[in-house]
Order: sequence, then structure tokens, then C-alpha cells
Amino acid sequence: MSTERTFIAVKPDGVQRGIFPEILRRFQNKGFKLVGIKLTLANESLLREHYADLQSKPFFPSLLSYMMSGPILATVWEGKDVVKQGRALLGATNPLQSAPGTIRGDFALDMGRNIIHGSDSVENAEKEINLWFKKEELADYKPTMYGWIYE
Ligand code: IDP
Ligand code: MG
Repeated sequence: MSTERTFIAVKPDGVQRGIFPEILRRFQNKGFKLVGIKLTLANESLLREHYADLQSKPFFPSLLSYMMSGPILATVWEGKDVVKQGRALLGATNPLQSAPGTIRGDFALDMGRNIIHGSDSVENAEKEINLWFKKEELADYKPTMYGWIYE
């Protein structure tokens, strides 16, 4: 059993379009454990930290307004190789290059409306989880199905 964690956020378009239950279902079905979940509005300072590596990109202002255009469903998932596996479930950043079967490949067309965020490394996952969640908002429990998911 791994305690690796990742930060997965359904962006405002994914919430407004009602795709979030399908996204939760895919992570749950794969075998990952939900340890944190909340519907939240992101402010500019949080987003500037979250996307610190993209501040100089020409699309940064539109990325900010996209991410502030409505509620975000912020989640934390735990399990074996969850950071890398989570990125695989998401698909490529550009939905036109995301394989069918992935979340972006199945539900999005534009890079600026790609419905979901997922941490890209274990280190960034830890940073993002601490940025979006307080410690007491994360649940520590053992799912009853663990024996059916892990050998
Ligand atoms: P990622 O979300 O797959 O990790 P990043 O390169 O970290 O991709 O970019 C963060 C987000 O910024 C993307 O998910 C997408 O919404 C947006 N973005 C990235 N590149 C572009 C672009 O060229 N045009 C418009 N939006 C972009
Ligand atoms: Mg990224």
C-alpha cells in the first residue's frame, strides 16, 4: 500500500459542465483513495503560486481568468504511483493530443478549457496539496476494499 498522494482539481469548466462525477468515478474505479475534497473558489494569489512556473507565458492572464471563472473541485488522491497514474488518466495538456479514453481526450477540445489539473511530480503534488488544503481537511482512513485492490 502506497501513501503517495496527488492533487487533482476539476477546473471551472469541468464543474459547470457536470463532468466532475465522471472524473471522481475514474479515480475511484482505478483503486485510488479519496483523502480530500472541496468545492472552492481560487483567488489570484493562490493561482500565482500554483502556476508559478507559467507566470511569463503569454496565456498566463487568460489562464488566471479561466481558473477564477467559477468553482473548482479540489481533490487529493492516494495510492500506488498515483502521481504518474493520475497524469495518465488526465491525458495530454492539449486535448487534441490526448488519447481517447483519457479524461481530456474524452471531454475537451481546447488547451484553455481542458477541464482538469493534476500534479506532475511527487514534489509538486506535496506543494500543491499544502497550498490548497489544510492538514485537518485531509482524511486518514483505511478503505475496506484495500485487500481487493492491493496484493
Ligand atoms: P498541465 O495542466 O497538463 O500540467 P501546464 O503546461 O502545466 O499543463 O499548463 C497549465 C495549464 O495552462 C494547462 O492545463 C492549460 O489549461 C493551460 N495552458 C497550457 N499551455 C497553454 C497554451 O498554450 N494555451 C492556453 N492555455 C494553456
Ligand atoms: Mg502543469
